[in-house]
Amino acid sequence: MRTYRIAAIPGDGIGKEVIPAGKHVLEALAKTADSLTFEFEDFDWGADYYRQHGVMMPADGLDALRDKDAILFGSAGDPDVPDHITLWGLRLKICQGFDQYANVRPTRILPGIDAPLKRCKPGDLDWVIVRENSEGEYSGIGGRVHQGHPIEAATDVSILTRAGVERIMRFAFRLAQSRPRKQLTVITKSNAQRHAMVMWDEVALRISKEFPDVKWDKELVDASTARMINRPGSLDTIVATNLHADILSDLAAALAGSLGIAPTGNIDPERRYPSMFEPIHGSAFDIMGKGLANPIGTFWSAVMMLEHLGESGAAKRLMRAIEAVTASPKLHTGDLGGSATTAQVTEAVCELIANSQATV
Ligand code: NAD
Ligand code: K
Ligand code: MN
Repeated sequence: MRTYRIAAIPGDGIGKEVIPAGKHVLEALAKTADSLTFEFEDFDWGADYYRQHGVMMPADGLDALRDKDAILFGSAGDPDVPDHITLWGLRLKICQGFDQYANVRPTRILPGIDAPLKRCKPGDLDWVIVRENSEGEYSGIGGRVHQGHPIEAATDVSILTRAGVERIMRFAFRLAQSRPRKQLTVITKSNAQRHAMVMWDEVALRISKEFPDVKWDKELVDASTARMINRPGSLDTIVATNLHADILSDLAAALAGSLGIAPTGNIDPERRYPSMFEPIHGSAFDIMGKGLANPIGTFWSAVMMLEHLGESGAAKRLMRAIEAVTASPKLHTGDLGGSATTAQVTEAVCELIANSQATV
């Protein structure tokens, strides 16, 4: 019997709708595989918790998560609480507290999805974006002086460390090496950012020598947005800094059909701490509380979680069920141009799982 202890943190907005849906499909998987079970523990951290306690999560919150096998996360963000409080008080606290330095964002056009790129069908676009998740532009270092006055000045300091760049480059080269095309694009901006990004480029070149079988190239971040649209098939694995990858991966998600589908894992590759899996979307204020959120981003994140846990059979079964659902337009939610609800999509995935052959 393999029992996994999973922390579920729905957070805010549609996180409260998609995380219960994610737990539902994981329970359905466990029901059809005799040796697999999940023990979920729910944490009510987020903006409501903040309104009651003045913090997004308790000071010793990380201790409650430390011995979990993985974390399933929804979204942090509330219409009435400033974004920098919700983000830094919860999601970044966990990512940085558990040194989840590799943020992995696969993008593919799933069957049945009408992606906006002309001539781009399922199979033509298959990327994994690796986002540096512990430093860079989101170091948290900076400040404001003379606040509100005409002479006010403010900084957000972007810091890259050689050790931090080495570990993310090594992670990205290794991931690229594990994929069929063995190809990595290193995103840079060393023409304008002439200190940290020049070091970034140097480290990429040095680490590349450890992976002679990986074909790699370098691309300026601005040019790479055009390349994603004009020559999507020329990209495979991509590595970028925290901010650059944040932006590129939302673009990637939209090119693959919708932000509502895209998954991510905040990974501690050394497995000292639990890794955290979440849809890349946020709280979606415009649709929250209506039961209209697309839960596929969460389901695909659960697939990544299962792969991370070594449950590749269960991961494949869930991914097949997801693809069967996207292939059916009547099961598309509003973001995909359909009118299905979160509950209908979840029910359909659970049914497909129940009818699928357990391989574990
Ligand atoms: P968002 O992802 O919440 O929404 C952007 C657009 O995409 C909206 O129109 C929304 O309806 C749509 N959308 C997103 N997910 C969807 C889904 N699953 N199904 C259907 N439609 C979906 O981004 P935003 O509007 O920039 O941010 C809203 C709040 O979420 C902010 O407070 C922001 O800080 C926060 N946020 C949190 C995270 C996170 O927790 N990781 C990520 C992004 C944004
Ligand atoms: K999220
Ligand atoms: Mn983002």
